[in-house]
Parts: sequence; C-alpha cells; structure tokens
Amino acid sequence: MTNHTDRPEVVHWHGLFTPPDTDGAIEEGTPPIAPGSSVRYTFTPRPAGFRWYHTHTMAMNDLTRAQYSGQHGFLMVEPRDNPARYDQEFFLALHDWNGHLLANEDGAMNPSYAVATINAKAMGFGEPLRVKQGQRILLHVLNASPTEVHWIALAGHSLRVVALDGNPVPTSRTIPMLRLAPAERVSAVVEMNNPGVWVLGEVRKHVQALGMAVAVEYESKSGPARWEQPSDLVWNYEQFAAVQPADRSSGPPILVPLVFESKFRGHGAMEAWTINGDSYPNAKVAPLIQGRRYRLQLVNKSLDDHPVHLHRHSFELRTLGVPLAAARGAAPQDILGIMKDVVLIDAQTRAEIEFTADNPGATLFHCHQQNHMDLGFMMLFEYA
Ligand SMILES: [Cu+2]
Repeated sequence: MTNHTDRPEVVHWHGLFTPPDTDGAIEEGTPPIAPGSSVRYTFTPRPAGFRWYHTHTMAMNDLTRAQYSGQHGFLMVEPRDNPARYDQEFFLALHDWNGHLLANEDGAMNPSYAVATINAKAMGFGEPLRVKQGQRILLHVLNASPTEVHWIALAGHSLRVVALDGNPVPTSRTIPMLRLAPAERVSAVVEMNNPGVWVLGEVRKHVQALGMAVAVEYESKSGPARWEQPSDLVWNYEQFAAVQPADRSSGPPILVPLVFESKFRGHGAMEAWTINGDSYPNAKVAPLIQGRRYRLQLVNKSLDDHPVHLHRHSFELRTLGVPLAAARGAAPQDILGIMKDVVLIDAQTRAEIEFTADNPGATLFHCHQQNHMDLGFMMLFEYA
C-alpha cells in the first residue's frame, strides 16, 4: 500500500481476523503509513465472505477527510468450496459526498450531503447493470457512507437475503427492501423474472434524487428506468435467525455493560459521545480472557441510532430493540445464529451481542458513524 496523500493514513481490513499490527487501527498499534511511503502487509484473509477495507483516520470538522473521502473498497474472500449458484455477481457500494454541517433542532451539528452515489456514480452517470431474463444475480451491497443509514430496493423485484456482513444467515428470506447502516453489508439473490429497465436505489425519494440509484437493464430492453416504491418498509435482523436453539456448551458468558450517551457541546458544535460515562481513550473495561465468551449489554441512552463495530472478531446477535422505558419483565427471546461485525442499535433501546475472545491483542470497539467515532465513541478492549 502506498500513501499518495499528504497526511498519515491507515487501512482497516473490516471483518477480517487480522492481528492488531495489520488490522489498520492506530489505536490498536498498527503503525500509520507516512505520506509518500509504502508498506506491505502479509496475512491470511479469514473468514471467507464479503469484507471490505477503508481508511481508519479521523476527520473531525473536515468533511473531506477519513471516511468522508471515499477511500474504501470491496474485499471478497472466496470460500474454499463455493456452493453459490448464480449467473452474475454485482458489488455495489453506497456513499454520500460533499457533506456540510447542519444544525438540528437542538442546535447540535450533523453532517448533511449534497450527492449520494452507488459505486461513485450518481444515477444516469454510470453504466446500467446488464442482466438477462431467467438469470439469478447475486448482489453484494456495502454501505460505505461515513454517517448515513440507507434503504435499498430493486423496483419490480424482491431480494432473497443470503448473508449479512458477509456471513451466511441461518434463514434466508425474500424481502422487498434492504436496510444497511454504515459499514454493514447485505448479500442478496435476485431472480431476473420481470423484463424491463428498472431502478435499483434508495427507497427515500430525497436521497434517490441526490443520485443514489443505478439502472438494471434486461437484454434488448430500453427506455427510462422505472421506479416502484416498495410495499413494505419493515427491516428487522431477527427474521434471518436460526429457528433451532443453539448448543451452549461454553457456559454462561461474562457480562459487559456498555452505556452510550451524548454530551451537548454547545450550539454550532457536534455532540461528544461517551461509553460508560467516558470518551475515548478514557472509557475502559476489564481485560478479556482468551477463550471466554462475552456478552456485551449495549444500552443506548442517546436519541441517535448507532452502528457499533467490533474489530478483529465477529459477534452473534442475541437481543435487539428492547425499549429502555420497558418494565423489566421476562427476558426477551434470544436471536440465534446471526453473525455480524456491525449492528445498528436503535435510539433509546438496549441490545445484547456475544463473542468469543479468540483473537488476542488490542481490539477496537466503536460507533462506525465517523463523527461519533471522532468525538469519543470508541473503546479499546485489551486481552489479559
Ligand atoms: Cu454513533
């Protein structure tokens, strides 16, 4: 990797089980790449699946830097044997550009964007996805937006979700629309059984109007691409879970409560963020013990949804969306078998995720929304 920019850079290998010195997080100990210099990393890419890489630097108030800059790419780690049956595969990256800070109702600043794209092209500026009737296509959608959640549909077609964050789901479901938080990936199979020229794009009209769409063109069809608003806007992770209870041979997990809160820093400033009352680098928890199972109890007291990301490990979703205001009664039903590396925690809810501490070394945990990570929403797990 060669750094052609004029400032230190680092490349994070998102979703891979790499050692801290090549994971691409300066906080974990990966050396930054100096301007004009080159480095070579050697590692075995694992696990198989749809991964990606991106700059892991800070932007603060400069909305041209870090993830705002669009420095990202796809990384597909093919499995040793590939049972997938499809005729064509398309990789699609969502991104928002030309951000500026805009005040919300309470005066705090948030990024807002002028342009939104798929594979760095606004609707009408790129080539269509060319398909044939009867084909089965596999879409790998990545939300590479620095801060925005996106909803994606393909007009005239439904999408059979086969993997989340590159990991096959226990139960694949055919749905009208995908929702992707920043850094999330969804892989979905589409049966091309409705000839025409269609829009694949953001479901919210004002975002599609900023450019986040691409035409899907059947062979020998032409004309303007048609859009149809999906009938159903519901998204939940639970629908892809396993139906059978999992084997729990590892014993009860060690509980780690993590409470997320915002800190108003005055009108005209972005909010700061805390985990258990402290911003990075002061937020700390007990060191992880290798081989043990951990259950993170994520309590989002803020009014924002947060796409939280754990480096160098995958985690299993266990419970999601439990309202903070809800009376403490029966424990919610566990979700089983959905392995991810990013999950969106809704405002004013609690959620639980589990992982096994099986990759020793410093491990970053943070909100993937660039402005939240820049302003303290980050914590380092250490191994004992
Ligand atoms: Cu956040």
